[in-house]
Amino acid sequence: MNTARLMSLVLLLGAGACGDATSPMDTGTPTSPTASSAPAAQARYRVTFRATWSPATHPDRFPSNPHFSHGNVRFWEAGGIASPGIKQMAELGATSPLDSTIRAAIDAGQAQSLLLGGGISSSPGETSLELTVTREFPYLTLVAMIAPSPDWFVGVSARNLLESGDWPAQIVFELFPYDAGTDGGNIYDASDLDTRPQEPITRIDAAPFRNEGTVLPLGTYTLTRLLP
Ligand SMILES: [Ca+2]
Repeated sequence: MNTARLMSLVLLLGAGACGDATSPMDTGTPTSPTASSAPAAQARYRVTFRATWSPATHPDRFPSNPHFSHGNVRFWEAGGIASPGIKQMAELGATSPLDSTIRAAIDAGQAQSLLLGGGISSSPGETSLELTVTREFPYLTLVAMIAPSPDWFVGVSARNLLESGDWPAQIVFELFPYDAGTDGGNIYDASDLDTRPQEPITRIDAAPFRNEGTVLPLGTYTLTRLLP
């Protein structure tokens, strides 16, 4: 049990805002002869999930078997109420029913794809996979359960990879802990204690993640663009 385990990561691409006005291709100056500013129709990235979570970064009662369990993604945001899928992901690392929600969104043309990442068998550690994003669906959502934990997770919510106007060569997201608001436990190995009614999803700024006045990230997602 002292072996540090790690996670699986799950990503959802392209959640999003149909006809989003921030897409540079939708706002180009009319009849401009210089079409070179439009981003490529799609871009391929390697996504590396690197976990740095360890007794060195978060020494307060660090669990003996730290890992991130696979969760799933679909629309979540700080301040919002966790969907049943986010609740199951954050509490149990379950991909269902979040995967059904995402597939329904894909069927409805609101999202592009769902990817389930592989596991990391030791923490700290890392895992990676490749994905293709398109101008039509440039939003990226990722989640991973922090385990063991009551209902804590890390993730990225609907980040527009085209917000700078073109596909970046590299993007790094620092991963801070969030509380799904569905379980009242306040230690890693707490017994189940359903929060009723649910509370909003909040970023955790307290024990056990706070150390010497600071909450360090638990890791990073790094997107590195691959050559076409
Ligand atoms: Ca909680």
